[in-house]
Amino acid sequence: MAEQSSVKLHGMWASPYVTRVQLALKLKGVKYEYIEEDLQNKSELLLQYNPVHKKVPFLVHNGRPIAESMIILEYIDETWTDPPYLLPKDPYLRSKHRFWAAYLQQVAEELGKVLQKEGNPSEDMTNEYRNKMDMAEELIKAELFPNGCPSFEDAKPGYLDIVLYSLLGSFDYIAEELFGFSPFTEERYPFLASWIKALKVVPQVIEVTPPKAKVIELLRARRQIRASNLQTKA
Ligand SMILES: N[C@@H](CCC(=O)N[C@@H](CS)C(=O)NCC(=O)O)C(=O)O
Repeated sequence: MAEQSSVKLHGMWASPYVTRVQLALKLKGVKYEYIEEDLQNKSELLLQYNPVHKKVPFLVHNGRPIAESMIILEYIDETWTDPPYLLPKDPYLRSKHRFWAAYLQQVAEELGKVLQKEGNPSEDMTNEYRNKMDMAEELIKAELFPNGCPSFEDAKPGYLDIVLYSLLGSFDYIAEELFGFSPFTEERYPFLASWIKALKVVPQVIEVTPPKAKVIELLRARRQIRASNLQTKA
């Protein structure tokens, strides 16, 4: 078991990337200190420890920083080697989990960028997003869970569950509230939706999920700021 003496997570309460690291630490039973960063006024430590991206999360383990949430998840799994394991031990399966986590991340990021820039999405864009998610719905099920949706009654969530939840766990209500479209319906994605549903009741997941109303409030405020900045420029 690795030294637990100093584990600090720098984050921002509403960040899905931070949520995923918090969830991994809790699932692995690693004790850590949480430090909230002000992203409007970045601290010296943030700039020093994540000079390339200047973003949260970053983890500081015994004084050494690790940045980028997916890399932090792997670091946690490789450092605290007792079960539960975040990634499967079988290399082929592990590659599949990494592949689908990266794919979901990429699709969500593309959508996020368009939403931030343009607000309400065009029909073409929603169709493109939905087609990409159709691939995930069909192929993750076929490749990884041919016998049905994952269950967390006996097993703990792992890397792919964490990434999926951090991206889609709140996406439905956020997009609906802010942009008036449902990117992630149960009718179209029954497999992914029941997977998320199963994750939502895991105690560690409940513990790290930020309050829905507070997240909406923050995103609405940010959206207003962006809109008034655009008006000032025009
Ligand atoms: N690829 C990064 C993304 C992290 C990220 O985008 N963090 C946001 C908070 S949600 C941030 O720190 N933003 C500050 C900024 O862009 O200046 C990861 O996976 O850790």
